[in-house]
Parts: sequence; C-alpha cells; structure tokens
Amino acid sequence: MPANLPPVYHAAEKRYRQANTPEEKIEALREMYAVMPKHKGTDKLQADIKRRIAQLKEAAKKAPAARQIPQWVIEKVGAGQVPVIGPPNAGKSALIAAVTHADVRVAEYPFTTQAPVPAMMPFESIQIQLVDTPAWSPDFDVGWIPELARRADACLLLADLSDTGTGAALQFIVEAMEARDVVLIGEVPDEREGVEVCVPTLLAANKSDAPNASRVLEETEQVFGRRFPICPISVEQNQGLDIFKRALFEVMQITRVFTKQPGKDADLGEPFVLANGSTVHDLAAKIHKEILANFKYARLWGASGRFQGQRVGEDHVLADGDIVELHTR
Ligand SMILES: Nc1nc2c(ncn2[C@@H]2O[C@H](COP(=O)(O)OP(=O)(O)O)[C@@H](O)[C@H]2O)c(=O)[nH]1
Ligand SMILES: [Mg+2]
Repeated sequence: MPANLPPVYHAAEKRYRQANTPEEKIEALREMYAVMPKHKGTDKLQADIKRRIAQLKEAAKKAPAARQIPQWVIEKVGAGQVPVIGPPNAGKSALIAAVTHADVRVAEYPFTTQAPVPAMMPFESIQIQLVDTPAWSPDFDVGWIPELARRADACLLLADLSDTGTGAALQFIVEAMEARDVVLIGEVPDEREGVEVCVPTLLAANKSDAPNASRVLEETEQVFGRRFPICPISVEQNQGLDIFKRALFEVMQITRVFTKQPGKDADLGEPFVLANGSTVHDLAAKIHKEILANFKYARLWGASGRFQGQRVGEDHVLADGDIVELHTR
C-alpha cells in the first residue's frame, strides 16, 4: 500500500536531512511522525522513525553536546549545491577546474582531493555551487560523502570511460549511499515511502576521448541508463561541457524568475531561484514577508503567461525565465 505522505511530511523530512545537530534531527523526526498518516501502509515507517528518535536520544546521552558543525558542511551559495562524486581519477577535479574559476588540484595519482572544495560554475544567469570530493572506493571509505549528498540540491556522479571497471566503481558508490538512506536518482518520484532521501542526480561520463570509451559508455548506459540521465564529456578535449551544464540544470528542477518594478525595466541580472512548480506566492515569500502580506496581484511576462503583461494571482505557477512585477497594497 502506498504511504501517500503529505507535503508537510516531506518538508519535515528535508529539515531532518539538512539538520546539523541531534536536537534538530529529533525535532524534525517528531514532526514527521506527527504529520504522517497512521495506517497499515505506514507501519514500517512509523517504527523506523521511532527507532531513529530512540537512537538519537541514546547517542546524545553518550556524547553530550557535540555542537560543532562538521567540516564537511559547506555553506550553500548560488542556485544550488552539487557534490561531484566518483571513483579515483575519474576527472572530478579536472571537470571542476574546467567549468569554474577555482583552483582545484588535478593529478595523475588518485586521492589528491581530501576535503570538500566548493567552486562556482556560471550557467547563463545563475551560478551553481559544485563541491569537489575525495575519490570514494571500497579501499577508501569517505563516510561523510553521503552526509554531503543528503543536504545537496543535486548530485553529479562521474564515470571514467577509460576504465572498464567504472560501472562497478559507480555501483559501489550508489549502493554505499543507499546503505545510508541516500538514494541517487535521475528524477525524484512524487510519491515516496520511507526515510530515504532522494537526491536528483546526473551521471557525467568523462574521458570520451579514451580508446575504449564508446564500449565503456555503452556498458554504463546498460547498467544506469534507466536510473540516471547520462552525459558523455571529455574535459581534456573540451567536449560536451555546454550540454553537460544544461543537463545538470535540468536535473536540478529549478525555475529562474526575474523581477521588475512597475514602470521600470526588468532586472535581468540575477534571477530568484525557485523549485519547479513554484507559484507567485512562493516568489513573494522568498523576496520579503511584507510583500507577501500586502500582495495584491502580479503582472507577468514570459512562458507561463497566456499573453505578455498578463495579470495573475498568487496561485499562478511560474515558468523558467518569467519576469514578474509584484503589486502590493
Ligand atoms: N584522457 C582524458 N584524461 C582526463 C580527462 N579528464 C581528466 N583526465 C585525467 O585524469 C586524471 C585524473 O584527474 P583528476 O581530476 O585528478 O581526477 P579525480 O581524482 O577524479 O579528481 C588526470 O591525469 C587528468 O589529466 C579527459 O577528459 N580525458
Ligand atoms: Mg580530485
């Protein structure tokens, strides 16, 4: 039986996954428990949440007040945070160096990157925050990468097309994530069960210039083609990087909205970034709570309108690139 969890549940679950302290986690779990429907279909989930609360309380008793924010919590800036995750030598650092202005170390020997390193990737009107991570493999277990992924807005998995073992290496990562309740998936389903966190993920397949690349790409597609969108690139030869940026933007499921003041030109500099499906209400709430409180109507230019300058209400669903003029009392 599907659990049919309400949006408030998913909101609390998001707080749970982004919580930095045990207290915040317990609070979010309690909220999840309070708002979830209690029926047979959620028996397992109810038990699971209770177990987690008990575990957290137990852990808090043993290690009191470790309030420090872990070093792998990276402050989010820009339109979204995207860890770049993959096996050793896939070219994670090389990719980040190619698409950002950051100085990340690229090396022919594995395990060059030891701590998460954030870097901004410009994409059209926005900046996406990529986070370089250490290579993750059975020989080198980086336990905090799932924690980074859990809080992320999307993930980028990087395959190495010069390595026939890249499919198995990625499989290891995907499964190790799932063991920590982090599910990497191309498109997050609307209806979900359980406490797992789904993170929208793009698979970029690097080194398409390598001798056996097309065969390895085919194998990678066979294993992961239904799970992730796959985007072949060659960082070294600067191939496919524009398509890659667009594909990552698509996976993130975000809508860019520009605002304008009545009687003035639109501010086409930096858009507001909203989740797909957001409304004029969500935009107003993001700008200022006074604007939301005094909202009268909006005028709209862009793809979501029937005509340019259309007058719309709070419930109007916005589209990428829309320009909105908010009118207040
Ligand atoms: N042939 C080829 N080699 C690449 C490409 N991108 C990166 N490399 C090489 O792969 C090695 C590992 O790169 P690095 O970015 O350090 O990998 P990381 O461990 O995933 O961060 C370096 O020697 C890079 O020069 C590519 O597109 N094609
Ligand atoms: Mg690296």
